Amino acid sequence: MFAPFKDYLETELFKNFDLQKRPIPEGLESNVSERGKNKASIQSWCYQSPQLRKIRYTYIDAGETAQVFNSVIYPSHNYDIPFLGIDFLSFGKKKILVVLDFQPLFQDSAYQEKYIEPVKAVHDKYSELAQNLEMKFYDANQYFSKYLLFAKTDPDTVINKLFPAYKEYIQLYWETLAKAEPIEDQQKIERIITAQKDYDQYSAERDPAHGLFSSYFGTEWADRFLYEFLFEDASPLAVASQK
Ligand code: BLA
Repeated sequence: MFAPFKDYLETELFKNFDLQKRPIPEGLESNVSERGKNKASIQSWCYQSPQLRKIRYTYIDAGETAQVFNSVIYPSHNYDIPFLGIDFLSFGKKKILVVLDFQPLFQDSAYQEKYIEPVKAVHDKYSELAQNLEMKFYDANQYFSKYLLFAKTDPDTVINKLFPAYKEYIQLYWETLAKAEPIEDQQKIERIITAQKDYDQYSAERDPAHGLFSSYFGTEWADRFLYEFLFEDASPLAVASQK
């Protein structure tokens, strides 16, 4: 379902950046589940470039039951541009949920003006993918922008609307990065480091995918995948202490 989205991102990354493989901890790069009737596989890729310190994407293929493409691009700590966040999910072909956003590091108005307002034009072109759905797991005012695409949709719309929207968001993201001035002030860099780390902590604690990973691959693997790969700058202590 989302294979063309993964291929597009991959081609774009290799075309535009000097990529180096970024290691994925042992055992987390891929997994296959034979639990239940349906075979489920998960595979992840991770790269870095001088401007992008972590580029990760994951594909879950459980045939008809589930297809997921998830990605986060983390800029290097001397850039304050948003994360590019991608979460496309299809369950049984009937329930399709797509989320695509320039995820802001900060919510102040100067930041919004500089990095989020430029997304408005693309966002407004694809208004049927901006459905203002209520968030149950996350707080829409933290790490999400007002120009996110967030929709419950169908396979036709995925091909005909989401794919062009996705290409435009990615192109705009590359342009934003190309225009961004590297930050030299150490205090400002510290503030970015903290904000990126807080994003990992926030995301790890709320990630609605934990149940999905656990059901396919077990809780232990799911915990490791979240805290050692997806959101490796989050501290798992809070979770461990609940056990
Ligand atoms: C929702 N994301 C979800 C759900 C799952 C995942 C299972 C719940 C779907 C449902 O309502 O049944 C899946 N999340 C994943 C997977 C990974 C993950 C597979 O992190 C990792 C491989 N989520 C992101 C990113 C964004 C994001 C980068 O990981 C930003 C674009 C958004 N996912 C997002 C939002 C929801 C969601 C906004 C709805 C959550 C809510 O209602 O609060």
